[in-house]
Amino acid sequence: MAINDRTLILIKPDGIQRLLVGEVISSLEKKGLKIVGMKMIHVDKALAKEHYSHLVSKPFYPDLEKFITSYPVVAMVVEGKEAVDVVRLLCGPTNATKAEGGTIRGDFSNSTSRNIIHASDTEESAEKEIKRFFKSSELFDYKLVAQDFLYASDE
Ligand code: IDP
Ligand code: MG
Repeated sequence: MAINDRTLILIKPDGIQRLLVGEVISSLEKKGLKIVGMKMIHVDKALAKEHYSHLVSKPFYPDLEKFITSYPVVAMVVEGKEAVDVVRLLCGPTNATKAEGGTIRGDFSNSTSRNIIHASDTEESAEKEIKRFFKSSELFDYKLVAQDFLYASDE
């Protein structure tokens, strides 16, 4: 596992409307994840259908599409050791009612549909999702000054 694994995060409309953008970014930063891309975007219907293609036939899809397309979303790419799994753990499970305190969903949501954050679930989906939301020119390669205090040289 490299320390420069990347994953895609969306702070969904409920996170923005509930003024939790700073809280989400803060929990990612406090874990030691490096922000390498960040922007506010509008998700249109086509992008929603592509991103949630595994859910389009579900009864809740119309609500999900309306929700994600109706208000701004913050898209981010963060980098760090085992970033995909680490961020999923920080998020907690999809159904926030079952999410432990200390996780983003556990602390800020009690819902399955309004659960604040999207995070890629595998390295393969992270690769696809980063390309879906970011051009390579919008991603930044830079050395974090604190790097040697986040990881030992052999990690
Ligand atoms: P994930 O966000 O934890 O990866 P997915 O199963 O990929 O979970 O679902 C994507 C999003 O679709 C969820 O975060 C949630 O917003 C919505 N969703 C998933 N399952 C349900 C459900 O059973 N009812 C309502 N909304 C759901
Ligand atoms: Mg998912």
